[in-house]
Amino acid sequence: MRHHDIAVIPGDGIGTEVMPEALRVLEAVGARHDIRFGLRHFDWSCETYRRTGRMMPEDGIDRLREHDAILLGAVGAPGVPDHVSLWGLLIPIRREFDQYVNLRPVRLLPGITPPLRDVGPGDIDFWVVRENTEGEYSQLGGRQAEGTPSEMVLQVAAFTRRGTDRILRYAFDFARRLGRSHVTSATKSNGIFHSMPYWDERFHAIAAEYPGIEVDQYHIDILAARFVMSPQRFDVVVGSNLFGDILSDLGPGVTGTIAVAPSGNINPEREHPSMFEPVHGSAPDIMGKGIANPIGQIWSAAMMLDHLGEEQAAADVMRAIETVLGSGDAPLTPDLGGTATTTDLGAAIAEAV
Ligand code: GGG
Repeated sequence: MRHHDIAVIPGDGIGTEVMPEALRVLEAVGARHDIRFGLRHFDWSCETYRRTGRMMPEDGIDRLREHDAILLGAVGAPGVPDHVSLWGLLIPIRREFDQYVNLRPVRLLPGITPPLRDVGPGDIDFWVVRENTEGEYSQLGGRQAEGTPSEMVLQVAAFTRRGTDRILRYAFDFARRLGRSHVTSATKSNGIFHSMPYWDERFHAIAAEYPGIEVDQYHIDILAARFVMSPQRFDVVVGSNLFGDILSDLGPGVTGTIAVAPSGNINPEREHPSMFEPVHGSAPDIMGKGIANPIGQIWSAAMMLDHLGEEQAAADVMRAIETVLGSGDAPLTPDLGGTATTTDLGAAIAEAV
């Protein structure tokens, strides 16, 4: 029997509702493949912040360090500023564990009707590779002359050579590993004077190392339009922290619902645990209603299994998701046009495993 120690952080809002469904599916697939999961639960959240003034304890990172992977739900709650909750939990984990790749698949799943006509399952199938530890997500800057007519805020984006080259190289290696022939770079070098021309320069330098791969680059504004008008044309799209974040919400939106979208915050060198979380947030508007779609969390668990070397188990979870959605009588949650609950859909997927 194989064993993996997993840190489980449901977090806030619907994170606490979708996480049990992912654990239910992990239990089912573990039983099938002789895998034992040592689950350790951490109740770190905005509620912890209200009680203690911190999103996680001071030794939080050290407590996570001893796990093989981290499964996270969602972060954010009304009453706690979003930059406080994100910089208190999600971002420190990404940075301390050097999870510099945020890998986000965009795939149209069977049984889901996309808002676009003439697109079916298999037509939209690409990956966003988002830089995850620097760029526009930065604490560099500050406020000046507060409360005066000259009040000014500076926000500095930092792009290092190491950080830029390694995410670009990851995107090309990943495309090669998948057998995909095309890497697209998101830029805005016509308006952003320093960082984006540098990004373009490094993109072309790294592309030269991969002669078999076709490349193109688009400014983020037209790239967003192309995601909507022709999502079929992409294989791997690489972007900075902010551009990758936006594109990886837009992509799943084009497939019909962001609620199914998963992500992996990956430390490719495996020196530290990687973290897996749905792309969606804590959705306070539907929390407590039991209607959140658990597929983003379950698919994130499948990405975690794949990362842990449990490829067959990961494939079985994906097959179960696709079988249930494609069955024609799936218990669909309201975001997919149904009336089923989070538990109905999670239980159906666990059963299909
Ligand atoms: N699933 C985790 C979560 O709550 N994400 C919401 C969010 O705002 N994430 C920002 C980011 O991915 O940088």
